[in-house]
Amino acid sequence: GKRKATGNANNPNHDLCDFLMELADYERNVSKNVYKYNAYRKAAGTLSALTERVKSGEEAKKLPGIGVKIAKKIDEFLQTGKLQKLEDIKKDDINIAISLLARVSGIGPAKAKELVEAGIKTLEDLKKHQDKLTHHQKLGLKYFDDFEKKIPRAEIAQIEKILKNAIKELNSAYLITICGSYRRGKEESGDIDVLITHPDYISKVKNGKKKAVSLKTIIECLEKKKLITDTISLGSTKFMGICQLPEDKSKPFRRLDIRLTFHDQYYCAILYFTGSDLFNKNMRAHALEKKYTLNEYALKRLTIEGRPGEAEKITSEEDVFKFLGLPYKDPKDRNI
Ligand code: DCP
Ligand code: MG
Ligand code: MN
Repeated sequence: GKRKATGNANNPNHDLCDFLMELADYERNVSKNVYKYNAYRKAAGTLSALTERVKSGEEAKKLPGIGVKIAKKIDEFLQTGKLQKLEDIKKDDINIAISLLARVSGIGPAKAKELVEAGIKTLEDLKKHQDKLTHHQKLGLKYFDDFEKKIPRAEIAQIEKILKNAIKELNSAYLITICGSYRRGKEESGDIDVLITHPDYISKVKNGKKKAVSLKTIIECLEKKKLITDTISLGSTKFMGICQLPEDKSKPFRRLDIRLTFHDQYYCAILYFTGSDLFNKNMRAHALEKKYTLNEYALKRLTIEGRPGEAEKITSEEDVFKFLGLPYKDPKDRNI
């Protein structure tokens, strides 16, 4: 909150008054200690009325409203030019503000720090400075409360049904899998991760057939069905956006990621987007030990020079495990 200025430049103790008022603010706003709040204010008031600079805590202690503790703080400030307690509070305050802003979808720690350094510390502040935000960040702010809510499994199942019906209406050959934590059997998820392919959509060969498959068309279809409500970003293979159950407007808005992948890369993609991220890390490390490189597109044997060779033919997740000499793990056993 705002606080009154303690005198002006003519006040020979204005720097002392300032730090006492900062402590007062902290006691009122954070500690909720009205007693200390009033004590600091009273001390600042006393100092602001003086016409001479205070020389020591000892001297200040003789004045009304200044006890041993405040006198010690005055000494520290006179000797070091700052107050460690206040420095710590400020650092805490800044870190808390950075953590809050970084919870907005699209705002990373660097951007959060930049905003806080510019004096933007709360979601209220952020609402007033939307010109500083990207499209993604604006949506993150708009749906802040909803995006903090986990998505129950049953709701994803409902969304899955609508999504699959709609896309298969476009073309019944589309293959659709919801991956992420949902596929790992979790009861709640942070977002919805959808993977789509089509048998005609393959990495190599003629562009002709690929044209029949379009992520943009799929997104437009899902917008028409009132499932997708906002687009964060849309490329030819990756959509990031927001959805809501069309039949129940009381349900929160949810983060939805959709990826269109080539049919011959579908199972590596499913493996990757099913996670968990740690499981993926371990599997990639294991692949390297076996002289393979694994990513969301392909599994490739490494040559003697350590370069990736041709992609192995993968037609199921099990294939990847087999190539790496690992026993197959069900998605629900990948929650590490
Ligand atoms: N992924 C990964 N490495 C990352 C990010 C993601 O391997 N740094 C993969 C594994 C994840 C999947 O992508 O399981 C989906 O990413 P999410 O961030 O959506 O994570 P989850 O779906 O696992 O969890 P949540 O319920 O929080 O969405
Ligand atoms: Mg997810
Ligand atoms: Mn995701």
